[in-house]
Amino acid sequence: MSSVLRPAATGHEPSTDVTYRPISSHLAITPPVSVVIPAMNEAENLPYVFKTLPDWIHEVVLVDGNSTDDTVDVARSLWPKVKVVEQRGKGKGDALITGFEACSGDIIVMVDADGSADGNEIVSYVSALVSGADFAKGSRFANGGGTDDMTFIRKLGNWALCTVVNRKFGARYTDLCYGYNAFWRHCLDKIDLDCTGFEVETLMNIRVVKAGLKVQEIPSHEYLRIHGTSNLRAVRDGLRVLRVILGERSNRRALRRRTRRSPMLDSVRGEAS
Ligand SMILES: Nc1nc2c(ncn2[C@@H]2O[C@H](COP(=O)(O)OP(=O)(O)OP(=O)(O)O)[C@@H](O)[C@H]2O)c(=O)[nH]1
Ligand SMILES: [Mg+2]
Repeated sequence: MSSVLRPAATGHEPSTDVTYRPISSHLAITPPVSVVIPAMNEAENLPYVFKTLPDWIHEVVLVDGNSTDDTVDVARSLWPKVKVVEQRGKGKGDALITGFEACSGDIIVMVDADGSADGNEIVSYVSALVSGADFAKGSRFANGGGTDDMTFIRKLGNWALCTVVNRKFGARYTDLCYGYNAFWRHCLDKIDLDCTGFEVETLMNIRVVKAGLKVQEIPSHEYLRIHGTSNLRAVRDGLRVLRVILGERSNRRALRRRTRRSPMLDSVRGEAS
């Protein structure tokens, strides 16, 4: 199969000339998928992460946060074609932005390197995107999702911040601060990311809804980090997330006022494209 094929639902031209690939019995073919993995001292966890990545993905981009362990060597030994990028600044947000720039696939999937994300779920994210979503947003609290990794306090904080985002921006999210998401690369032009830390996922979730993109939640299970300790500090990073939410202007009313032409009416009148 060649890249002359177009994603039927989105109408976007493929941005690369890499080939579409057959996947499984329920997803026949997919555009090239890039997996971005931000990693800072995750050498011990990478074997678990890479083991679950499907072999049909187009590329893996590992963004190294100046690791002092063998993160880069281990990644290269596990996935010889891995594209390693050194991040310029500091923080997970900075790492992801650097990684997105290095991707050549039409679909980009974000996967943490601590062993908490199961690569076998990638097919669900890609299926949603191929079926018409712009942004496939992982959720630990949608039916079928779950978490082994969150304390009660973190769940409460995430719920409170998610409620504020839903009210302010007119979203209907069940989860907010979760790192497992996927999207068509064209989304990046509409969300113009500018942040450095763990607030990156919140900023993405807000900007996609503000841009009127089609967001679909994907139930996802977050496993316990396998080795090492979390880089997240609940209070410090929670406050950063809150600052992002308060700092973003809401265009909720304008989005609600925007009327959409009914494709059913158009087809009856013979005006469908
Ligand atoms: N390159 C890079 N990666 C980072 C940086 N900070 C965190 N990461 C990676 O981002 C991912 C998520 O970080 P974690 O420390 O697991 O934080 P978390 O998943 O939000 O929090 P927990 O639920 O406690 O694990 C991991 O793969 C980290 O290695 C950074 O500054 N640079
Ligand atoms: Mg983690």
